[in-house]
Amino acid sequence: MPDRHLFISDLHIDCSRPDIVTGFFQFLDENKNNCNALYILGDLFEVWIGDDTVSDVELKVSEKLCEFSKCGPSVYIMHGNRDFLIGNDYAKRCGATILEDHHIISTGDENLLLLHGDTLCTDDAEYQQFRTLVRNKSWQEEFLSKTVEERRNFAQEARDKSKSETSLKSDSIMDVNQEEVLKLFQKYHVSKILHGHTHRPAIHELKVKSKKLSTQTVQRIVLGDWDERGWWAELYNNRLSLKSFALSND
Ligand code: LP5
Ligand code: MN
Repeated sequence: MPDRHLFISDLHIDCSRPDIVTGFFQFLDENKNNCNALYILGDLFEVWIGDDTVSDVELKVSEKLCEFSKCGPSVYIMHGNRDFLIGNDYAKRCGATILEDHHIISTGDENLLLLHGDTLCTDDAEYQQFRTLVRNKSWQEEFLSKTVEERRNFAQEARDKSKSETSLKSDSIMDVNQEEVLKLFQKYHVSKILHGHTHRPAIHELKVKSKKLSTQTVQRIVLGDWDERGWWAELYNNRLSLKSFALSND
């Protein structure tokens, strides 16, 4: 088995995009026998309102991920800003483990920090306020105690509000804050950070001062969202690359 780890994020799966589901399932079939692990770095689903109301497509995804994991690879799910309510019940159905946002993996003599990416968007004060509210445990318990219909309505209202507000926000507000990025490199002493959320796939190189005050070149790799293309990153023999394939509409 090669030392191969795969990373995806922001598939935003729901029943309106069968092309994304098909592309995802093909991706799983192609990789089930030749990787050690799949890391899903948030927003696998368009929206998640609780493990007790699983739709047909969400059920199919769990069955496919479970089949994938039974072939050998470990599956890890990190929460995104749309599906932070995925719980252990659903993860278990997928044969997956939920990962804390901000997770470090070792790659030979370097370390790689994984995160969804929304925590880096600190200029977006309204979003950060919303995030603090909905990531609060008691808020979540109260939300999950509502009926499915009530939760669905709240989620729809939040999506509508988010769509109208993001259409008015500038691109720079919705991107990562550079100081926050530098702080993260220094805090975790990693040479690479991999995240999604901003939907701006790229590999950025930047210079940071290390503990010994020497300057080190580090990388921030950003996964793309699955829309016209399916984006993924591969860590193979300690080399990290960003890849994509066309999602077909037929
Ligand atoms: O998601 P996206 O790409 O549109 O934009 C995100 C940020 N928006 C969000 C909000 C989610 O889209 C909402 C869906 C989450 C569903 C979770 C299930 C249950 C929760 C129910 C909550 C009541 O994450 C957006 C960022 C953008 O990324 C870029 O980083 O800018 O942030 C916002 O738009 C935040 C807004 O400024 C406010 C968010 C809406 C809050 C509305 C709550 C009203 C609901 C009624 C409750 C009384
Ligand atoms: Mn996101």
